[in-house]
Amino acid sequence: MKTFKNFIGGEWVPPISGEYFENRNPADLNDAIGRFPLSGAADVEMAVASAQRGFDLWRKTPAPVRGEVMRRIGDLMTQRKDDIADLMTREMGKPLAETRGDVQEGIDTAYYAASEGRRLFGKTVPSELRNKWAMSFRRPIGVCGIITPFNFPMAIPTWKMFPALLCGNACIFKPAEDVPHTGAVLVEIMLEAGLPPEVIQLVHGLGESVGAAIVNHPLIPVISFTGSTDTGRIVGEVCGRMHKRLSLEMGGKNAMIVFDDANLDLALDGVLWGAFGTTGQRCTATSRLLLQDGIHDQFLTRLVDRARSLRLGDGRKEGTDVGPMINEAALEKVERYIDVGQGEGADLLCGGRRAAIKGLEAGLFFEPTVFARVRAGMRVEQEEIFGPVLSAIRFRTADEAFAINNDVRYGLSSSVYTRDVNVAMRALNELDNGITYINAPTIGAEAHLPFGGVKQTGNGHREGGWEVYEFYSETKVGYLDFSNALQRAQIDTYLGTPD
Ligand code: UN1
Repeated sequence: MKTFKNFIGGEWVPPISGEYFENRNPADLNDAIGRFPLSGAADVEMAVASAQRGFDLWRKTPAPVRGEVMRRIGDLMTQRKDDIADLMTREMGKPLAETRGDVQEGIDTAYYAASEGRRLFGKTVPSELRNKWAMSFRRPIGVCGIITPFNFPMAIPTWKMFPALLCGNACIFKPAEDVPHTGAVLVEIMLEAGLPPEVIQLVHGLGESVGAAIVNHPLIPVISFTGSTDTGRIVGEVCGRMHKRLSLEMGGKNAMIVFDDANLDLALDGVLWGAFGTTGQRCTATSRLLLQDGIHDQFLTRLVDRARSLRLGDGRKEGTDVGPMINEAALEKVERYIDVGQGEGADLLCGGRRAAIKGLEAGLFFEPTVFARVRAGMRVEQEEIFGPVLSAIRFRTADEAFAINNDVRYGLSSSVYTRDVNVAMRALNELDNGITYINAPTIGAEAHLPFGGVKQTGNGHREGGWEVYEFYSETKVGYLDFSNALQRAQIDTYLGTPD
């Protein structure tokens, strides 16, 4: 089995502990991918010292030059897209079409960052005083701690690191322990593209050791974390206490609302993709399906039919619709929620158990599951399950549907299927989510738009698009007074001051 290393101090090095963890293919646990470093606080300490040197060099590199490196990263990812997708599917399971999309999201993010190198706009505004200019511009902040989940092993690290780097920061990257191979390949590409070595540090390991060491380190002023709301709360407490800049991207309980007048074929395709794509392991997954009275029964019948015919299996095999769950703990969590739902009186229409796939007996498969007769307030309606479990709820009016959508602690995305433009516009206005899709499922965010949610999904920041560049830079304001006189703001500015 191949042994992988950390990238710290400009070289590939073993962990100080000398200990490793194994990474296995969730579609077939007999398939071992490699041993990865079980690092700790001492490795992070070395990474910080090196990243500070990297930061010193990189922040003085002109932004358009930094952008050139991003462009080359995008080019390399484009050339190797299929190979990268293959290794991603091997380590986290989702079908190749999805991992190719994941790589593409990284490529899009790279090219967006490349172009931002020639933008990074500041503002020049009139001063209230004569012969004085006022302007704002952006400065990098320092070493950024990047902690990422398993479900988008390429897209999410790039969403965070490319803008951070374009702004002139250095990064310490801890990929989820379920997807360390993708993390290693991404760092290799960044180095090959010409990123100065000490600007990026890769430290493998567990959240409670490496992640905690990064979050608690006083010389890492910026933390970006995507993961569970529970872990995010701990990260937030530490960062609040230490006055760190923090971007949190956490849970979701996203609803699709289908009205009687909707194109039902379209809504059916949408919900299957939204609920069971990535085996439901997306923070944007459709986990609640709100169906209006008039179409409720017929839509559910068709949905169950289609859900049962989804092909589970190895994501690297042609024709697979749904891959495995990421690990045993994730599977067990889903199983617990099946019991919870049944205990609450929901109707299990299909799925609800592990799936045995011929030839993949050692795979972590779970059948696409639909619960019906779910009522607002039930735990399966309120809590993030992060698996292929969809809860269907009946509603009568738009007001009722919007209230159900909003009555959860999360607020990432929502989706509305209707042909009524007034209802669609009302949904955009009234649904408490960071993203609302009209006639499209709850997933499908594009790299050049802000991504994030309200309430306990996040803490007000956005990834992607133009807004993330504000997170990774500090605004600096310059006042230039060329009047040759002491001009006092707010005092010498009244109208009619003689020259
Ligand atoms: C996530 O679910 O963690 O919109 C990120 C989407 C993807 C990104 C999802 N482009 O579903």
